[in-house]
Amino acid sequence: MEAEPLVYIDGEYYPKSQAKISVFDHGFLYGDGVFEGIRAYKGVVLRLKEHIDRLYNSAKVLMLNIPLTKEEMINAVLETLRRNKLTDAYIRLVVTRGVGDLGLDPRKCAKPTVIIIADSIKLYSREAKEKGIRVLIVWVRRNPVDTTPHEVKSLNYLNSVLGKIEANNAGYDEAICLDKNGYLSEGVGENLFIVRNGKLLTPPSSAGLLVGITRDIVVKLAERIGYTVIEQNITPTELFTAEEAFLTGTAAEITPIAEVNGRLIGDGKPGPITRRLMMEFEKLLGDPREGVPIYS
Ligand code: PXG
Repeated sequence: MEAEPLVYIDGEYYPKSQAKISVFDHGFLYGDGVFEGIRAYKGVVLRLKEHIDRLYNSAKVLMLNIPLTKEEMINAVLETLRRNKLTDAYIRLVVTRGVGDLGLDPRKCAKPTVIIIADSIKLYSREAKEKGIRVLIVWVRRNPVDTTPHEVKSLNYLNSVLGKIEANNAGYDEAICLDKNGYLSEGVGENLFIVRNGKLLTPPSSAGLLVGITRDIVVKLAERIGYTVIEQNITPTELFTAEEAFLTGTAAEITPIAEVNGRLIGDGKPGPITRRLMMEFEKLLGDPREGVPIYS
């Protein structure tokens, strides 16, 4: 029998079937907590430090004191991968407010819960990634800055879940959400890029999106190759008539978009700039300069 994956909870490792937290945990009761989705490729955890920085920033906004230093957290992530003998993995790091009572007052929670899961993730089929996915611009908007902050990677993902349900029901692969002004924001767990006149455009943070780490990798890659990248508000019409479009994210990596609300993007096949970026992205994976080696 194959050994069960081991899950880190508050410094201990539990087999997957025993990895449980209290129903009084405010992460469960109120979505009060933060998380990161991180990937390891060929023995290197891609941009681990950046993910940890974002986690601690998210926690700071929620006034959630993570009971580990960043260095201890990095070591806990690496140790979880080692205990599971993994070189390629999806790492889900979750920090909740911890166990409290049935009132939402966070002061009732004595200690945050820290969970590290190392598993795998696959958003779209290989075929969908090769041919490009079909996306639907959905009715649910991204949060404006004065609501649940979109810069915080919190456990509140209902917005995204609603968007995903809408896309699923309509037979599409993924949802794209607008911001409160009607400009494009992002996917439900992916950032958006389009190509117009040979230039890359991506919506700004003010469009209610999470500033993705993959987005940042792609911006730097594109600029290094010589493409111009501009952050600007993008309308649905500009997406419909784009030469190319793609999504970026830890789970999505770089995923070409073939169709938006029934309109083909370009000729409906992944375009040359998207394909070049996918190729260059692939080259970074497993490079120790691009992250933190698991075994060293
Ligand atoms: N926007 C949102 C709302 C996200 O949740 C991204 C953009 C892309 O960010 P990164 O830093 O990953 O490039 C995300 C990331 C999941 C899953 O379980 C979700 C994300 C990442 C990994 C896994 O669906 N969201």
